[in-house]
Amino acid sequence: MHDAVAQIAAKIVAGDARALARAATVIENRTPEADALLRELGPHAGRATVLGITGPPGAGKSTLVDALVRAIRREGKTAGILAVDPSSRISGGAILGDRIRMQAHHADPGVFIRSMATRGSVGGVARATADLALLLDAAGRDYVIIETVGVGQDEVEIAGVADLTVLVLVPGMGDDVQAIKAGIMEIADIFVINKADHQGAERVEGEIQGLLSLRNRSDGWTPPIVRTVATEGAGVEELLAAVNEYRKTASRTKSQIPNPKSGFAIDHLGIAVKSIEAALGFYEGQLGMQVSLRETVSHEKVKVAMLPAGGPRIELLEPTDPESVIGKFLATRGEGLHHVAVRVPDLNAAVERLRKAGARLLNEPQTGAGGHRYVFVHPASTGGVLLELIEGS
Ligand SMILES: Nc1nc2c(ncn2[C@@H]2O[C@H](COP(=O)(O)OP(=O)(O)OP(=O)(O)O)[C@@H](O)[C@H]2O)c(=O)[nH]1
Ligand SMILES: [Mg+2]
Repeated sequence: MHDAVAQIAAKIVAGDARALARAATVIENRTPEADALLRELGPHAGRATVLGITGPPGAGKSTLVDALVRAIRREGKTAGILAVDPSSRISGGAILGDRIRMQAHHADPGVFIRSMATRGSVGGVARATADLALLLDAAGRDYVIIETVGVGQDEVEIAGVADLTVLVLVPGMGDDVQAIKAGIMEIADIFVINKADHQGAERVEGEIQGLLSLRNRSDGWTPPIVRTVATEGAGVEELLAAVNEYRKTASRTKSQIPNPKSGFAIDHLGIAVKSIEAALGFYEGQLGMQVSLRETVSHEKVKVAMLPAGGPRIELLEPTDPESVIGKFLATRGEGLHHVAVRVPDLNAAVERLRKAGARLLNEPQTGAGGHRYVFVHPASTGGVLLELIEGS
């Protein structure tokens, strides 16, 4: 098994296009080989420029990606494109347009393209995107371009995968620039005003400059504003130059990607509350976070609301029964941090190691919310905090 995986990884690293395509499917479908393969590829990644391109629907992102890829190919460099639609908002027309554009690159082995409409949670998409980006990076692609639609929290999460994020705006957005500034403006390393052949490019540029003047970045980078007409390829060389400049002078730590080498990552922080609705008054209403998932886990007698926070999430827990674990916790300790959940690459191996070392496990591994296997470790063993270990992805 291990040898087979190592052989596939070696082919991918050597640039075998068919091995790459097959591996992308394995990773997207999260078959059992996926994790082993990613661990094998991890050490080969880190060279690519991973570029996120985001912006409102119809801003011309796909057209721009296409033009950018042409510029990249003219320089003799290779590219991988991941088109992500977290909201499954893709219209038939958009898919068709993307297909036609993709066909233009179909015969070019220097361009790898995958589209992903989401089936599951945003967290799942962010993970799949991170994994595919790592695959393309390890496969030696010079540029990995991730196109995402929208202006919300989902994109911020996916942006955590990229080295840098390009935010595509268009003339005539007016007050919309103000409206989207909250999350997404913060993550933009380069601004593009596409459709600069339309009226109103100056006005959008002025608004972006206004917002930029309000903050200083800790990395000292001043996000440039590049005007493009993607349909004609105008301004695209300039955009590529800005991307390369950013890569040279500033770079963001990819702290939100689960480290493929260690396989450990914070999954969530569980907070016990008397009322999820009341707590959301703060987390959603005042702080501006967004719930991605709500569910009731009946055998735990608890209601859950998940709030994505980078890769990890905050998980609000409200008991449906005072006799439940969370109910008793609230009665004795009051509201507060209930547990920290860490993903581990191999739960059985972890459990075996911990048992041998005499750690106090509170349950046998079992299947919980989202179909994941988990085990709890008593605070006496962990430095005073209840620790949940969750298997894999
Ligand atoms: N006039 C003009 N039209 C453009 C430009 N760039 C893109 N378009 C057009 O705008 C429309 C939308 O372009 P797409 O590239 O599909 O936009 P998108 O942002 O990828 O759209 P979604 O993925 O559906 O959100 C298409 O009809 C493009 O031909 C531009 O610079 N100028
Ligand atoms: Mg598109």
